[in-house]
Amino acid sequence: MFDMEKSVKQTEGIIRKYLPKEEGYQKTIFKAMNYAVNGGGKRLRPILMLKTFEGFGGTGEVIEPFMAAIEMIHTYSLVHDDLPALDNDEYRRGRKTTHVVYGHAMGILAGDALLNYAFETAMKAFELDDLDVVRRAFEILVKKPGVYGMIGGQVVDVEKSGIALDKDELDFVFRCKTAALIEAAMMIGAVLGRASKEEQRKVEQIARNIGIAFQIQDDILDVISTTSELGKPVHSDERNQKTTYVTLYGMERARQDVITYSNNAIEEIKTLRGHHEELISLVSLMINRKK
Ligand code: GRG
Repeated sequence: MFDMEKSVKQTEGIIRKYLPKEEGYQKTIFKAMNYAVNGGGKRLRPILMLKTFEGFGGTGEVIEPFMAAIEMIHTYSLVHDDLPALDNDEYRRGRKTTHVVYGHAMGILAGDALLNYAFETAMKAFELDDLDVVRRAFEILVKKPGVYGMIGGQVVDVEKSGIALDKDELDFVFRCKTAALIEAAMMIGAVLGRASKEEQRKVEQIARNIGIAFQIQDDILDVISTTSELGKPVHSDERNQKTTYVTLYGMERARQDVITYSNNAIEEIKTLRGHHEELISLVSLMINRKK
């Protein structure tokens, strides 16, 4: 049976191994990077990566640099998202945001540094497995967070702040800003676990559904949760005048669609070759997540 607490502990142990030492003239940047990454968080993306890898029968250390790298990229996106020029948030993961503790300039640099360090970290995997397989995984890690993925979605989200989005635009934002990184996590797990091309495409679609369900739930929690439960400010979408799944479709439909997208993903996971019971448990847990 899937044990979330145990998986988070295991994942944090792996991530910690790849974080930089806080030394040298530039040690402030290392402190800021480590502060941002060590600040808790659900570790969802590296856990999804690991469970997909294991589900296809993957073993060995090659997955570890990629697990650390995806969490670094995710953390960089949060550090930048919290900056005054973007959401201007002072709390994240239950404590002060990186730019509040280290200053605005260092907040920008820490985000940049985490993105670059993610690639430096993932490079270590080239010594651990077949070159072609690692190259394919690396390519996914490079592309999905980019302008055709996470950053692309964020551009529309930022540009349309205060302007109503239509359904297609909101779908684009969800697929790119949120689902792309979840797609990267699960596809890298699949590639390194030796999934076939067709299986990789299936995993991409499954991850997209999980990502969309995740973002709908994020929109719901922003309305119904509390700052202490989420560890970050609530009602930030309203404050930033954002179109969300809840404003566009209403709360009831939003709740129902979290279940529908998640169940679609679960039904598709059941058709994959391998043993994906833990992945299914994880997706089921995410349907009712409170933070
Ligand atoms: C380059 C200036 C600049 C900004 C880009 C892409 C980007 C920064 C920001 C997007 C970040 C964002 C808010 C994505 C939405 C996905 C989402 C709901 C993230 C929160 O993920 P959780 O809940 O966080 O997994 P934890 O803290 O648990 O890891």
